[in-house]
Amino acid sequence: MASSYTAKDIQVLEGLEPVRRRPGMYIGGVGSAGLHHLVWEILDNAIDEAMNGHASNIALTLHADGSSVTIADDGRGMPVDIHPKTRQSALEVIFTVLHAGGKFEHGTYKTAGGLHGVGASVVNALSKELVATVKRDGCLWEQRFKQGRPQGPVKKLGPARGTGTTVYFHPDPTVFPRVDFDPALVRERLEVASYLHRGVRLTFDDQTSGTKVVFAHEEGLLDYLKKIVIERGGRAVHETAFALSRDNGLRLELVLQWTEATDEHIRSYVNGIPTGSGGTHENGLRAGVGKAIRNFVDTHNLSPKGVTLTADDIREGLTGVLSVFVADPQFQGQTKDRLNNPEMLSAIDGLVRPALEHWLNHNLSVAEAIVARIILAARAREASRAAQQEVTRKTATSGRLTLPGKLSDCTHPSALDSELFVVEGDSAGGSAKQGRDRTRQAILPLRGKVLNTESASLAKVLENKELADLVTALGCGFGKTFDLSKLRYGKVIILADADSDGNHIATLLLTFIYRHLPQLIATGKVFLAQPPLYRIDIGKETHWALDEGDKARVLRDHVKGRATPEITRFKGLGEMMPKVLWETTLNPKTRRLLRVDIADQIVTDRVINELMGKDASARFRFIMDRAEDAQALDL
Ligand code: 28G
Repeated sequence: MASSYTAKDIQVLEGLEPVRRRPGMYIGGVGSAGLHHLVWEILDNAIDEAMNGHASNIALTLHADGSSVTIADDGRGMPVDIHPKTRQSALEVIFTVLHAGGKFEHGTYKTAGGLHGVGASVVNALSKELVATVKRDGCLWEQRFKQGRPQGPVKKLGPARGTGTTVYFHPDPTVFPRVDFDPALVRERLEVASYLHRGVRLTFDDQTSGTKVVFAHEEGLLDYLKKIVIERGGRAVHETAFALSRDNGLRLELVLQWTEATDEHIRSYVNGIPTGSGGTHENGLRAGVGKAIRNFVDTHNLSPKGVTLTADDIREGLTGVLSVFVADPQFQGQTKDRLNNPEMLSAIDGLVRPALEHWLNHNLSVAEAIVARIILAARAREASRAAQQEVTRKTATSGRLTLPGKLSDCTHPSALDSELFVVEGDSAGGSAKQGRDRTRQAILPLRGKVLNTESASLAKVLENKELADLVTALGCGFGKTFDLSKLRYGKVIILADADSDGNHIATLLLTFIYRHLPQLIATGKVFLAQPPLYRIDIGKETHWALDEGDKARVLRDHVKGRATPEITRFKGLGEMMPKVLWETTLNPKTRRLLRVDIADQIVTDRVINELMGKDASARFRFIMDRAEDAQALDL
């Protein structure tokens, strides 16, 4: 038995050797994205079995080690009977032959092209251990693999009730530099799958944190849209979303809703795989929406005087999910997440335009609200552009005349070498103004209340004096008219008290920047200053501590049988002497800044939304928690 298996071992090794030699060719790379592709691959197979109508439950377990996964479905179970000629089971073929796996059967969709859909054999080849278990024909079967090599044929373990397939695997640490799955990413994928494939129950058992969640959404994409709208600020322009579902020739599902958000947010999927960079299907959708709206505006004589509606105006605040199933998807781009099938453009445009127009004409009050929203977007765009042109012109000709009165600007001619400190409160602003390096550091004190832009309409945001002053001082416009080259500073530094009020203001400012000036964060120009909370005098030495932990460290390291330390807790920035503020917080040579960074936009949207609904101390903890482990603030 054992010797007859050795021959096949060699065959298998040859079959899967290219995968182990060049894993990047099959999964895109051996970094975090490549590692997670292994999970998506096996998960897609389970979802396929469900979409073919044979499974309704899928469970994913992330084991406590964080580096191994078990996925189970209650489908038919992979066939285990031995083929008389090849003396292999279908199961073994699926796991040991490249591109095998029955994905091109008639009536099914190729799960993906490019990086995905390369099959369970790739996962097997790149796993230090993989165990496939099948319940079928009243028996429990098992086959084990190491680095793709079967450790024996499929074995009958005993009797079993029901049917299904279970796959356990541990990616090979000699292939992947870090084998650590990200529970948030896995969770997100399962949740999205539950929206895209209604009727499937997906369970996530995260044993790294001891949490278990079940995702199931009978309303599919409509439920997904509700969630996205809430995550992104929660203000819909109309109650009922537009929903379209077609399955003749092209299988398509679409939901759309206009919101008060300032940007467009479309999530698109092809065969259940996210197309983060869009592509022809998204472009077809945009074309269809644009034409439907324009037709409606024209036929009802709703065109506003003095402004023309641009495509951007129509799309502003538009939130939606598009899911299409394509027999032969072509993916493009570095991360293979853009659909490139040219026929999709006109196909989707042709479906969406008449359906949306029909819907608008049969829901007139909804349609009017949408058109009003679009006209508002056009007017806001014009107003913002006018304001920006004003700043640019006056800056160029007669100095910085239109800058806010309370801004203490710096004198250095180069924006790159200049910093803007946005300071909470007048007295703190005064200290900062006196303590700063006036050539390179500008101070903008904020007096009034900063608006919570997460729940405010665009019109309200435009009216808020503090935010308007900030935008004017920055000089780069915002939203649609943002122009990074006009930014008047190289760094934008938020300087707030180290207490909960200070953190509240910092969070409001960051929310505004994240929503309306996201390019500032993306280009790494936004920072949090870290003023000290304690002054600790030990004999003639003075130390500063940012927080309790810092204070404990100073006391431990510097008080050794010497004079008793004298500890002063600062009540706020305002009571700090300008010189002290310079030394501890402003001086580029001695200060420590936290750079604000966005790890993942979808996750960030949810986090911001969750935080903005809670009390300031929760936000404060969040900021500090993340700051500690990352050194950079992962907003
Ligand atoms: C748990 C994690 C991943 C799967 C099935 C079920 C069948 C199957 C899978 O067959 C080979 C090729 C065409 C028939 C099909 C069972 C038909 C009858 C299946 C999974 C054999 C593939 N009975 N469940 N593959 N076909 N679940 N979950 O991978 O001829 S893969």
